[in-house]
Parts: sequence; structure tokens; C-alpha cells
Amino acid sequence: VISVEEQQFNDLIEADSRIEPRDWMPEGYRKSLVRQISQHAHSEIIGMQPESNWITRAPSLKRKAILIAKVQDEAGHGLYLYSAAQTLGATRDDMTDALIAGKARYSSIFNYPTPSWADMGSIGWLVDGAAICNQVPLCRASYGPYGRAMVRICKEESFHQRQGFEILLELMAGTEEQRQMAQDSVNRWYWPALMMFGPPDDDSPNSAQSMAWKIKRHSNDELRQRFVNMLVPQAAVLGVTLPDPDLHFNEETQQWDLGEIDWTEFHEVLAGRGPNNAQRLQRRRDAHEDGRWVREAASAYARKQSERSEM
Ligand code: FAQ
Repeated sequence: VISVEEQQFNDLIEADSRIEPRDWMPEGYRKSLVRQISQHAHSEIIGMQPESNWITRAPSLKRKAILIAKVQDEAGHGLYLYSAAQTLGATRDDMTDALIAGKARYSSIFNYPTPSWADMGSIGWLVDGAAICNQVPLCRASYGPYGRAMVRICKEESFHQRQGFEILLELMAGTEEQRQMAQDSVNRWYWPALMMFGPPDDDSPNSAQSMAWKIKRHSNDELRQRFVNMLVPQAAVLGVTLPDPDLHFNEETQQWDLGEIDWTEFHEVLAGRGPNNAQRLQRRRDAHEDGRWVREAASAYARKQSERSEM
């Protein structure tokens, strides 16, 4: 027998309705949401680093203004997501501590370096492109605060994706050297972007339960396939090639079949041994330390204000 609350929860999920913070929910549902939402928030925050690397070196004032705005959007996404996790009882301090202690996950993609300006194009086109593909269905996630946060995030990601595409388009219309720089960058970001969708379906421990709870709406492989189908015509417009010699159109399924993904590389990055893992975490730790005086000043100010209002 199940309790009245649990039956209500099951009915809400069944009816494609929403679970809100004060509703009863199974402990596993709460935990899994905190897991996914906090990882997602950390990704947005760590994800500011690869692009902030180019803010001072963007090739024009216009590009600099756009890039600053884009990186600032990512900070905002991190904040909406931390707030969504807080509605589930997670505290901001615990989440931050886990991140800087190296105990929390964040997306593998942000552990790759950005040695050229073209990487700003590839991140927008491929990384934000993959993010949109993965996150549009999350706007319908069964947990209200998460789904609602995703709506605004996806709108902003859509602008990010276009600005990246436009950077690459301009480089591809440039000199031979610029075209080479764009192609080299696409070659480096393509496979890691496909890994953003997570492990293959037969090796994805969380998928079945997350789909039953209607947090995830599609499997990792399904979304990865959708992304590649979307990329092929866009690559043709850009004039870049996708670095997969086995990529071919399957007449039967009407989809683009891809070659083998190097899952060893994925697991290495997840284990902390990607090209930039150590540097990303160190930078986050330093930023947290550098911001200590701001947090202390803000708390002292808040304390004074509340004392004053009590008088
Ligand atoms: N990297 O059982 P599953 C962005 C972990 S976009 C690291 O399949 P699940 C925008 C996974 O957490 C990037 N870890 O897990 C932006 C799990 O570990 P756990 C962020 C990964 O949850 C652009 C284990 O492997 N987007 O930030 C990765 O059902 C530009 C087993 O995997 C999101 O987080 C990976 N790639 O599916 C920002 C979207 N893949 O927890 C700045 C929301 C898997 O058991 C600049 N999240 N793992 O220890 C999701 O949709 C899902 O959580 C998945 C994974 C699809 C990522």
C-alpha cells in the first residue's frame, strides 16, 4: 500500500502536471533533482572560464561587449539553478563547498582549453547548441522551479548559439589562415560536445528513473542523435567539415549515423584527468577566496539592517 501523499505525487506525474517545493515528494526524487540541478549550476559557473579567457583579447569592441554579456548570462544561469536547488533544501554553502573541494560534478566540456579566438565560435555553435538540444526538453521537467528556470536559460542559450555560429561564419569568409583556425577549432570541440549528452543509454544509470519521474524526457543517445542531425546542414552552410570519417546518412532511419565516441576520454575527464580540470578548480577556489571580503561585508550589512529594523 502506498500513502495518500505518494498517490498524489504519482497522479501529478502521470497527469504531466508539476511538483512544487511544498508538495510531498519521494526522497529519491528530491535527491536526484538536487544532483542534476546542482551539477548543472556548477557547469554554468565553471563554464564561464573557457570564454572569459578571451574577453580582454576579443578582436573588436563589439565582440568584447557581446562576449562579456554572454559570460555574464552564464553566471545568471548558475544563480537561477542554485536557487532552484535551494527550493529542495540544498544550501548554497554546501553546494559551493562541494564544488571547490572537487567533490561535485560539472560538465566535462569545460575542462578543454580555448587557445584560439575561433574557440569562442565553436563554444557558441557546438557547446551552446548541445546545451539547447539537451535543455529544451528540460523546460517540461516535472519539478516546477527547474522547468521554469530552464525557459529563460534556453532563450539566452539560443542567442549564444547564434553568436557562435556568426563568429565561425565570419572566419570562414576570411583568409585561408582564418578558415584553418575555424576548422581546427571545430575539430577540437566536436567530439567533446557530443560527450555533453552523457554516457550511452546502456551505460546511463540515472536515465530510467529520471525518465519515469519525467525529469528527463529523452535518453542521452536520442538527444545526441538529434544534435548531430541538426549540425550536419549547419556545417554545410559554414563550409566546415565535422571530424568524423564514419558519419553517413542512413536511408532507412533517415538519420546521420556517427562513428565511435571515445568513451575512455570521457571517463578520464570525469575522473578529473582532463586537460584543464585542475586549473578550472583552482581558479574557482581562488575566486571564492578573493570574494570572501564581499560576502563578509554583505552579511555585516544585512545584520546591521536587521538590528536597526528591530529598534
Ligand atoms: N560531464 O546516468 P547519467 C551549459 C555524469 S551546458 C560530466 O546519464 P543523467 C551551458 C552524470 O552526472 C552543460 N558528468 O546521468 C553553457 C552521472 O553522474 P552522477 C550542463 C557527466 O543525470 C554553455 C553519470 O555521469 N548541462 O552549462 C556528463 O541522467 C557555454 C552517469 O550519467 C546540464 O547539466 C558530462 N558530460 O544524465 C555554460 C544539463 N554526462 O550524478 C557556459 C542538465 C554524464 O551519477 C558556457 N543535465 N555525467 O554522479 C542533464 O541533462 C543530465 O544530468 C545529463 C546526464 C544528460 C548531463
